[in-house]
Amino acid sequence: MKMRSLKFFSTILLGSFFLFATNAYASEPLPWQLGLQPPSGSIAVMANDLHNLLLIVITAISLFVLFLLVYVCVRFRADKNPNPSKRTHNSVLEVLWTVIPVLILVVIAVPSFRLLYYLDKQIDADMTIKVTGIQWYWNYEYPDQDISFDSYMIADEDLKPGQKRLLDVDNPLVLPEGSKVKVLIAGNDVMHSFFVPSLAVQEYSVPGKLNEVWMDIPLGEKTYYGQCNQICGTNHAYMPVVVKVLSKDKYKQWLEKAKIEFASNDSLSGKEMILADMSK
Ligand SMILES: [Cu+2]
Repeated sequence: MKMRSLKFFSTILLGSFFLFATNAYASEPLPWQLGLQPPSGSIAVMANDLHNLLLIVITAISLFVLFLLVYVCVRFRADKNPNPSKRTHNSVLEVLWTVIPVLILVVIAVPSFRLLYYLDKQIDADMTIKVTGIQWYWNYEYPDQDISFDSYMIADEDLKPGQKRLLDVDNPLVLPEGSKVKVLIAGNDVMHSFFVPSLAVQEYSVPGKLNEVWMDIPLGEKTYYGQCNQICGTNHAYMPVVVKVLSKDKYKQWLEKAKIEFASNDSLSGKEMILADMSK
């Protein structure tokens, strides 16, 4: 019996090791995942560092408050402390419990504002992409290349081996590695949200409004998975975001093919859709 349970636990341990080891650099949600996806690009690295700092701060505060509660319950319980103190205030203590939290907030605010302004800064973008959220798919437009195409999730019955259920799409957003991409985000019907966790990019897609954000795409060919992050109706769960990053050469080859396949003059561009929507 002992031997069997030992075997059972070693199998689980080994299995989980391989599960995490093989997926260590995945840019997609994983079964039983704890914590954030591994960060890719400078924005995600900064966001990840801020998250780790906050985790330390909140853990320390929670443990300190728990210690105080337990200490008070034990030390000042009725049978140990029959005559309770009548003290109403203590100046030193009150100054301390005001100043220390202020200092903690300042320590948190500095990297937090640094990240906020980094996300919002004007960059020398290598290219611009226009993203439009539509019930229930995304439209990607490359204004400099006159390309526009829709990106639909692949239904369960059409999945090919290796494709991810509820995540893979027919036409992913294709971008070159090592590039800074300006992203303009619009909505066509209701609010959606363009969200790619491993790149730490999230921006609302709002009808009649153009939001702007940028993506720092690191070197290396990789596929980043995300999802719509704003409840937008019945099929909200079925409009994933796939960002496929190619080498510069492969991107150029893709662009040549895409210009033939996705010439944007046969469909409304994002701007035209917004204008059409507003004139209703
Ligand atoms: Cu949605």
